[in-house]
Amino acid sequence: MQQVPAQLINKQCLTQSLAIIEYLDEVFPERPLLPKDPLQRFIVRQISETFASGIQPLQNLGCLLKVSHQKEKRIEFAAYFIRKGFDALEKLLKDTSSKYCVGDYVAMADLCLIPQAAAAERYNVSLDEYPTIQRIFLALSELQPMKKAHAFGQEDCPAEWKFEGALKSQISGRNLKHSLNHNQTYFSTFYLYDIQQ
Ligand SMILES: N[C@@H](CCC(=O)N[C@@H](CS)C(=O)NCC(=O)O)C(=O)O
Repeated sequence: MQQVPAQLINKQCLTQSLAIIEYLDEVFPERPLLPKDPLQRFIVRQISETFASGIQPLQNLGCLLKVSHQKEKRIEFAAYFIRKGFDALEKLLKDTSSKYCVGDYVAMADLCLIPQAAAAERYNVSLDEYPTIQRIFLALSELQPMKKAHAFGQEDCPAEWKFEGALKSQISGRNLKHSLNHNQTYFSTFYLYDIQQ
C-alpha cells in the first residue's frame, strides 16, 4: 500500500503496525507486548483495534485527500472520527487503565495510543476533552524510548522541527503546525525496537 511502517527484517518486509507488534511479541517473549491472561489480552487488542482500525485510517492523509480538496473539510472529517473513537476509548480506559492503558505495563494498546493522541490536536481535537487519554499519553511521554522515537528527535529531522520534549509541546498546541504526518506509526515501531534492546 506504499505506507509506513515498512520494516525489513531478515529480508522480509514487515508492514501493518499491529501485525508487526504481534510478531515482535512472539519473537521477543522476554518482553511481552500482550498480556498472557486471555481477557486482558482481549482488552489490549480491543483498544488497539479501536485506534488502528476505528480511527487511524479515517484521519490518514491518503484518505483525507479523497474526502475533500478543502483543508477545513478534511479537518472536520478527521476530527469527527477521532472524537467518535476517543469518546468510546475514554470510557473504556477509565475502567481498564492504571498507569497505562491496561495496568502498569506498556503494551500494544499504549503503542497505538501515543501516536493517535499526538495526532489529535492536528485536527483540533484537544486532549483536554479526554482526561484519561491525556493522562496515559503524558505518562508514556515520560519514557525515554518514547522520546527517542519521536519524529522530531530523529537524526534527519529538519532543524526547524527539531526540539526537545516534542510530545509535551504538542499537547500545549505550540508546535502543531509543524507536526509531521508520518510520525504516527514510526512511533510504535521504533519504540518497540528500542524496548527490546
Ligand atoms: N494499517 C497501517 C496504516 C499505515 C498508514 O496509514 N501509514 C501512513 C502513515 S501513518 C501512511 O503511510 N500514509 C501514506 C498513505 O496512506 O499514502 C498500519 O497499521 O501500519
